[in-house]
Amino acid sequence: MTLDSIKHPRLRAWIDENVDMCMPDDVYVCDGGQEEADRLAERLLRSHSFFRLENRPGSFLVLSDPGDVARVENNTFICSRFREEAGPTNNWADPQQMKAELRQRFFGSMRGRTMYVIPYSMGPVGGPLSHIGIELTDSIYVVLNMRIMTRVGQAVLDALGRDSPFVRCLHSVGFPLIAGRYEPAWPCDANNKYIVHFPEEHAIWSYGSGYGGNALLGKKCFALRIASAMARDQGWFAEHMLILGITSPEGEKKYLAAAFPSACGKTNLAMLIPTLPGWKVETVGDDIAWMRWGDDGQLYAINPEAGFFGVAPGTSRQSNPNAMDAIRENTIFTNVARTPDGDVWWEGIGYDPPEGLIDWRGEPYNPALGKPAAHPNARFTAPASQCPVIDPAWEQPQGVPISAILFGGRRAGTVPLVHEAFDWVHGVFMGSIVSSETTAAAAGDVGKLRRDPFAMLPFCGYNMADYFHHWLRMGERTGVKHPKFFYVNWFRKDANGKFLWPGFGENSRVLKWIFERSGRPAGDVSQATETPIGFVPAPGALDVAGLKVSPAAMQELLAVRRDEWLADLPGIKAFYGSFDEFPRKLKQQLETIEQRLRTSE
Ligand code: O2Y
Ligand code: MN
Repeated sequence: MTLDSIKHPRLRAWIDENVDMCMPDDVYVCDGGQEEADRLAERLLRSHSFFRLENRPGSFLVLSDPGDVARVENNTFICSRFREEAGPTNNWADPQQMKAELRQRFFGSMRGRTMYVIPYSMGPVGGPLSHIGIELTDSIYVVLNMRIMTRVGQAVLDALGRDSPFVRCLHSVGFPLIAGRYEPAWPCDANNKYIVHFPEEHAIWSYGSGYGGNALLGKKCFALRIASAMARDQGWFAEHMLILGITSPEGEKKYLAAAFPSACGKTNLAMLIPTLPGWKVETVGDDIAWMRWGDDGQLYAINPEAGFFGVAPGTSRQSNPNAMDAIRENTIFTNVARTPDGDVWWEGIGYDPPEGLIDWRGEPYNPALGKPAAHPNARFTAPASQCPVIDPAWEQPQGVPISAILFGGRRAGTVPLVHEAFDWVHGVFMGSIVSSETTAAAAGDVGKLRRDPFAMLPFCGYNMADYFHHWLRMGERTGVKHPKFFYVNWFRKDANGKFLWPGFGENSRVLKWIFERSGRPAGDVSQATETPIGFVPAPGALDVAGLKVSPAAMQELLAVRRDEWLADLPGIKAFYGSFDEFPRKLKQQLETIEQRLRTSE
C-alpha cells in the first residue's frame, strides 16, 4: 500500500518527519497479507538472508550476525522526564539528550532501503483491551515477524481512524546501503545498539539491532515497557505472564495467569499436556497478559500477541509436543541449525544431529569442537493459531476471566513446590520477591540468584516501587473479585543436586490443587496447611496417584524451612532498600513473615 492509505493526519506527519530524518529510498505501507509476505520472503531468499525449509511448508531459516543474537538490557533505556521516574532498576537517560544522540544515528540510516510502515494491533483489532502501534522499520525480517506476532494491516488503520492514539515505534538496523556498500545477510550496527523508550509520549526508538525483543517492537518494548506505564496511568495491568485455561474432568474451566522469569519454561507450561486423566490445558498466550477489572468485578486478560517467539533449544516432542506441532509450517526460525534435507535441528530437539548439519553460523557442524549447532537463544516465530491446544477464547476481545495468578522461579532450595498467598497484599508481596537462579543460557554466572519481581525487572517501563504501589492500589478497588495468588517452584533439588519434581505434564497435579484452592473463600483451610509463608498443600492433598515420587521427596518438596527463609530475607530487604518511597505495606509483609518464621516451630 502507498502512503495515500494513511488518513490519520498526525500519523502521516510523524511518518513524514521520520522519512526526512532516515532518508529511505522508498516508503511502503504493509497490508499484512499473504501475497505481501511471499513477495518480501522472496526478496530475502534472493539476497541469501533467508533459507527456504523444504520440509516445513511456508517456513524459513535466518542466521543473524553473531553480534546480534539477543535482547540487550545494557543498551535498553527508559527516558522519562526525571531519573526517579525510571527507578533504580532501569537505565535512565535524559529524553532530550537521548533524542539528540539518536537523531545522529537515525540521520540517513535508511538510505538505499525501503521504510516499511507496519500498522499493528496488540490484541484483537478494535477490542476494548487492545492498543495500536505503528512500527517504521527498514528490516524485512521485522515485517515478516511482526506479521506473525501481531495483527497487521488495513483493519488496524480503519480502527485507528483519523484521530485515535497509537504507539510510535521507530526502528532501523542502522546499516544504510550507500553506493557500492555490500549488503550482508543480517545488516545491523552491532556495536551501537539503542533500545529506547519514551514512556510519557508512548514512543520507542530502536537502532542497530534486528533481533527479537530489540526490533519486534510490539513485544517487550510496547506490550510491556510502554504498556506498563500506560496501564499505571489508565488503571490496568501489562504483565509478563502466560495465560492458560484449565478444565477439570467435570467440565469446569478456569483461567490462570503466570509470571516466570525468562528461561523457566513459560511456553512449556502454557502448552502443557496434563498427565492427570480427564484434565485439559489450553493456551491463551505464552508470554504477555494485559488485564483489567471487568464490570462484573472479575479480572479479565487478553494475550496482546498473535504468535509465539519461543526458544528453540530444549523444545522437543517430550518437553512440548504442542509447540513442535505449532512450528510444522509458516514458521520463521532464527539461529537454529539446518539439515541437508531442508529441516531444522537444535540441541535438545530429542534426536541426534544428522550428517551434513550446518550450524547457526553457517558452518558445517563439527561436534568435536564442543560448540552448539544452534545458538542457545535461537528462536521460532509461529502463529498462535497453529498451536493444537490454542484456547477457543484466545481472541475474545474482552479477554478471559482470571481465577488465579501464579509466580515462579528456578530455585534449588528454600521455595516449596507450591504455596498460596493469604490475600491480595500478600500476593503482591510474593510477586515482589520473585527470584530465579540463572542458567547457562541466561546472563550472569550459572546458579546465581537474580531478583526479578513479577518477572518484570527488564520490562517495567517505570519505577518498580510505583509498580508495586499500582498493584496494591488496584487491589483496593471496591466491588472486585480478587484472583488468588500462588508461588510455584518446579526446580527444587535434593541433597545430591537431583530435581525432586518431574515437571512437564506432571505440573498438572499442582495446577489441579491451584484450580481447587482458587474456588475457595479467603481463609478456607481445606486441603491446605498454613505455614509462615502461606498455605501449602495439606498431606495427601496433592494428587500424586501413579507418580513415582517418594513420600520423603514429597515432604521435601513442600517443606518450608525456617533457616532457609531467614537466610533469604536480607537479600529481599536489600532489594526493597534500593528504592526510595517503597510501599510500606510490602515492608510490613516482610516484617510479619520474618516474625512468623522466628516464632514458628
Ligand atoms: O532475546 C530476545 O530478543 C527475545 S527474549 C524473549 C522472547 C520471547 C519471550 N520472552 C522473552 C524474554 O526474554 O522474556
Ligand atoms: Mn518473556
